[in-house]
Amino acid sequence: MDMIADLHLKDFVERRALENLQLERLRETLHRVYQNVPFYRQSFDRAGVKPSDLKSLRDLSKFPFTNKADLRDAYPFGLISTPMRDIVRIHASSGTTGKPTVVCYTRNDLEVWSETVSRVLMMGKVSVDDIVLISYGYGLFTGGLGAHGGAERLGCAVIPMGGGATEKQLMLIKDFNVTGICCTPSFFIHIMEEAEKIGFDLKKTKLRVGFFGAEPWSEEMRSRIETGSGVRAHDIFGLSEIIGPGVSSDCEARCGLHVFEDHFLPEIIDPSSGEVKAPGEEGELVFTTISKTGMPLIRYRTRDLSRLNYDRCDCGRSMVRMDRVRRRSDDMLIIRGVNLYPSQIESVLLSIKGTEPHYQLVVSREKALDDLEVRVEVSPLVFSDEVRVLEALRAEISSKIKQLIGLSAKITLVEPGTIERSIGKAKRVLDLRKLN
Ligand code: DLL
Repeated sequence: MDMIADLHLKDFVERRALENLQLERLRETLHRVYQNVPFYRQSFDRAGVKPSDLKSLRDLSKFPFTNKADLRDAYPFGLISTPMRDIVRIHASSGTTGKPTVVCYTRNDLEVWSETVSRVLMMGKVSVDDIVLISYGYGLFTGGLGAHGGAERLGCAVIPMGGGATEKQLMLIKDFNVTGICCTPSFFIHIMEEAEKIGFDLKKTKLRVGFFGAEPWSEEMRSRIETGSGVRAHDIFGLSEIIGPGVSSDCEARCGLHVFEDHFLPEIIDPSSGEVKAPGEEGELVFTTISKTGMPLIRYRTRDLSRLNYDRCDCGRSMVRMDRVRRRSDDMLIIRGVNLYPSQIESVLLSIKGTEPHYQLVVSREKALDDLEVRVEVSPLVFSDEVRVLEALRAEISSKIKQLIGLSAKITLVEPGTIERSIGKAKRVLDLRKLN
C-alpha cells in the first residue's frame, strides 16, 4: 500500500525537484540513444549537436525531431536502444502505409507504463477496493493491455474483457459489481444506448467511474455520459509511440490533462516552422521519453494539437496540464478506435482494376459508433457493365479494406465524374461526426 501512496505523491512533487529529475533523465536518455541507436547518432550529427550540449532543459530545442516516417523507415526494430533479449513486449499501431508502427518495451518500460496508468486511475479515486472492466481492445493496440497493467499494479480486481459484445459487458457490469470501466468514449455511449434498449438501468449498478480515450471527444459528450449513466468520466490520453494510454489524464478539477512529466517531457511547437511555442499557445504536441529504455523517442512529433498550462492546478498536482486534443495537424482519422489515413484507402483502391483515382471517405456517427463509407468512381467501361460485375468489384474493395485496416466499410460505387473535383487539395474526407 505504501508503494501505491508513493506513486500518488509523484504528481505533487515540487517543480524545482521535478526539473532536476527531468534534466538528469533527459541527459541519460540522450546519451543512451546517441550511443546505441545509429539513427539518432546520424540525426544528431547532421544537426551538429551532441548529448553533452544539453546544459539545461531549454537546450532540448537544439535537438532534431523524430517523425512517424522515421519509425516506418526503421521498421520493425531499428530504433531500439537495447539488445533484443531485453525486450519483453511488442505493440504496434497503424501507420500511413501498410506497415504498422512498432513499439518495443523492456521490463523497465512496462513498469513505467503501469505506474503512469495507475496514477491516472488514482485521479479517479480508484483503489484496491475497485473492480475494473477493461473494454479497450487487447492485442497489438496498446489500450487493453496498457489499462490492464495499470489497474493490476494498483491492485484492483481486473476483468480483461476487451471490446465488443455489448450485452455481455452489461451483464458483467451488473453481476461482477464493476465499479470502474476503461474504453473509448464512443463505445461507452454505445453501451449506454444498448442498456436503454434492453431496459437496463446503469445508474442502479455500482459503476461509478470511467477512463475514456484513444479518440477525440468533448465536454458535451462528457456531460452526456455523466447524466445518462451516473458514471464520472475522465479523459485519458496517450499514443503507442510514447507508451500507450497514460501519457496524460485529467483530474477532479477538469481543467486540462496532467502530463506525467517525470517520464514524458512535452513541448508545443509551430507545426510548420518547428519553433517552440510559449506556454498557453496552441501548436503541435511533441514528446520526449526520459525514462524508457527499450525504444526512447526524442522530440517525437505527435501531430496532435494542444496547449500547455504550467499554472498550479486546483487539485494541487504540480504536473503541467495539456488541453484536451480535439484536432490533429495531419489527416489521420480515428474510426472506432482504429487509426486510419486516407492514403491507406487510396492504395487499396489503386491496386484494384476498374476504379478511378477519385474517391471520398465519409465518416458519420448515426448512433454511437462511427461508420465509414468509401465512395469511389468506377471506370466508364465497368459502370456500363452488368450488375454482377459491379457487385464483384464492390466485394473485392470491401474485403481488401477489411484485410488492411480491420474495419468494415460501406462501399458505394458511383458514376464516373460524380465526385466533386477540386482546384487545389482534393477533399478526400467528409467527417460528419459531431463530437457531442
Ligand atoms: O490510442 C493509446 C490509448 C489507448 C490512449 C487507450 C488512451 C486510451 P494510438 O492508437 O497510437 O494510441 O493512437 C494515438 O490517438 O495521437 C491522438 O490523436 C488520439 N488520442 C488518444 N487518446 C486521446 C484522447 C492510443 N484522450 C492517437 N483524446 C493520439 C483525443 C486521443 N485524442
